[in-house]
Amino acid sequence: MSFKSAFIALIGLPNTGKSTLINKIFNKKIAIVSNKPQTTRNSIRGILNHDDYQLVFIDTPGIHDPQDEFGRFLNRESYSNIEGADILYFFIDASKPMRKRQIELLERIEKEYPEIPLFGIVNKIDLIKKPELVPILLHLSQLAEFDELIPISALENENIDTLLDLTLNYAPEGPAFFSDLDEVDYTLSFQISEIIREKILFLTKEELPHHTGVVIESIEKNDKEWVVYAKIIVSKESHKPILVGKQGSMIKKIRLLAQKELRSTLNKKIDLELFVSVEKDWRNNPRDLKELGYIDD
Ligand SMILES: Nc1nc2c(ncn2[C@@H]2O[C@H](COP(=O)(O)OP(=O)(O)OP(=O)(O)O)[C@@H](O)[C@H]2O)c(=O)[nH]1
Ligand SMILES: [Mg+2]
Repeated sequence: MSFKSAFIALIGLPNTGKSTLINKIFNKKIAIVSNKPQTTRNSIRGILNHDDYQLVFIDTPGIHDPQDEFGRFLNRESYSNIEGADILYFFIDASKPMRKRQIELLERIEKEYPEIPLFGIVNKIDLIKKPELVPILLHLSQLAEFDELIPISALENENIDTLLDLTLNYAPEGPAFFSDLDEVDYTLSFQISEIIREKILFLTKEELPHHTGVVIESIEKNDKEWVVYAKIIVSKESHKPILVGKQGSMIKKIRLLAQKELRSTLNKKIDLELFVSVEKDWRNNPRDLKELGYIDD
């Protein structure tokens, strides 16, 4: 059998389960997940290697109505992955009614990229009753010409084997684009900053998580342990006391949860040092967006 390779872009509204699926495919945390929209902020590649194929899954930020420069960056980041993709996974949350924005996005993708195989991924079917699925699939098949419409539960690992089999049917013959030793294409600093951000998303609410960014300032490595210095950026003075908490209780929780996960994931004794900095309105400031790694020079 000849070798196949494909880039598969996971596209959809925020909170539809794109990152959850990628983690399930790899059976480990490739991308952070939260119950809040706009969790993913970068394109994250997971590289699935096999003797006969290499599939590169690209997780992307959920497409939304941008309110600021950073929001526009997130959407650009998602759209930029569609163009080079061999297969598109368009995510739909089966437990929510179809929204106008979702239909518009679908129409746009179909119109602009008619040549790319389009999979409708109807996720979260664990949240609905079986008979409710048929009308959803029917409605979707009327909205667009999907090459495949696949109901799954990323959380409960339902139908994911079928999804991967179907994906291979559409994968073109081609060479591997990454070393078969790589599973992700991001740096250690990125991985650490995302784990810290995930704990912030988990522990804080309302606008704070969306106005928080993490920069790894340095990682001091010696034989016994690593000390990681990370700066948490918020966009208003009023965010700081919330993030720090009463007598530092919130920042301590964030630090301990992140440190625990870093120690087990990286299998190292890691000490995490966090400090908080206010960068006013960073979501609209190119210098801050650059420091946070969201835009290039
Ligand atoms: N019940 C159920 N929940 C799910 C499923 N897949 C994802 N979720 C939940 O949906 C929420 C959002 O999941 P994410 O994977 O972060 O969603 P996303 O599409 O990557 O979101 P953004 O990064 O914001 O675009 C989390 O609370 C997940 O646990 C599923 O199959 N069933
Ligand atoms: Mg995500």
